[in-house]
Amino acid sequence: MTDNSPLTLLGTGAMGTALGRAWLAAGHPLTVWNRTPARTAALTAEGAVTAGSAAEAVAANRLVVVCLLDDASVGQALADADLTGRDLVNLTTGTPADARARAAWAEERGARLLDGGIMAVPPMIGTPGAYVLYSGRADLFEEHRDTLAVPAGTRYTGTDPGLAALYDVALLSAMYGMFAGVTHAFALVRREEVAPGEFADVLVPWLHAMAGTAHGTAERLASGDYTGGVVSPLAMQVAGAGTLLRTAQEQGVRTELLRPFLDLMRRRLEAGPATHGAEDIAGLVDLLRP
Ligand code: FVH
Repeated sequence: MTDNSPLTLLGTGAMGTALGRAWLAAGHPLTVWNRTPARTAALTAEGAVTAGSAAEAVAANRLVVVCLLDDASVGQALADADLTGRDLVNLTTGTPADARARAAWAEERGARLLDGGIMAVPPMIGTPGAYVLYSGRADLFEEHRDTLAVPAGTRYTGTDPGLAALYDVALLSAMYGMFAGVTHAFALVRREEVAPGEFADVLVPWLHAMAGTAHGTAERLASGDYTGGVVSPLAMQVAGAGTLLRTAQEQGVRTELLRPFLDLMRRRLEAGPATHGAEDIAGLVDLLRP
């Protein structure tokens, strides 16, 4: 595929519009469709062609990018389209099972499917921080790589169509864990004369520093050694948990966001104080996979 190859985009919600805008700005002829036609207006004004139906939009180009609300909406939107010979790139968020089933569904209809997970919010599209995880047909990824790289960086995760969705949901799950901690932290300082902005200036570098511990967790999970070179052993962390809970009590802050993780640490320690007490928290992963 050449740099300016034409493509179709199904779904011009917040994310679809951001994607479409990037392709148009880079000179790609773009055909768009949206269930609510008025939502294609912004892209049409920038040069996109609006199709009257999803089937018409699919017929217009071999490469069809889908960015709809959820997997059910993908099935509904494409129900009447002839997918023969089409290359579908599905950027709709779904589960790994959704992605695998949708890939098989596409092949049955004569199409090839690449699944994608967008790791960006709409304003990030077209900026260096944005990227999309892809999985499924490697040939499809290679063929359209240049076009796919226009709105966001590309990261191919493997031939299993479910992998991009798995990475996507795992990353989002980690993000929500971080949001939970950030929410609790702001609640703690909220009652004092601490300016939220000043606190954020302290919090953000700390979160950056701690994010790097994921590499250590990865190394321990790969080696199976949870105790070598541990700097913050579980027994110490469980002892410290009392301070976190008492501080929450002193500040009048509910502990529902904090408690699940602290309880998990305590359960791991109670299951074997002599063995698990010296472990890194990487050992908690085993508790979540009974
Ligand atoms: N926006 C974000 O922050 C996140 C960032 C990471 C990736 N997500 C995923 O991207 C998909 C699209 O999200 P979006 O932000 O564009 O969402 P909306 O603005 O709400 O647009 C939804 C589009 O889906 C269409 N749609 C909904 N149901 C149906 C249906 N049954 N049949 C056909 N189309 C449907 C909707 O059409 P309309 O409501 O305008 O008629 C929009 O085009 C999503 O998977 C995020 O998880 C975004």
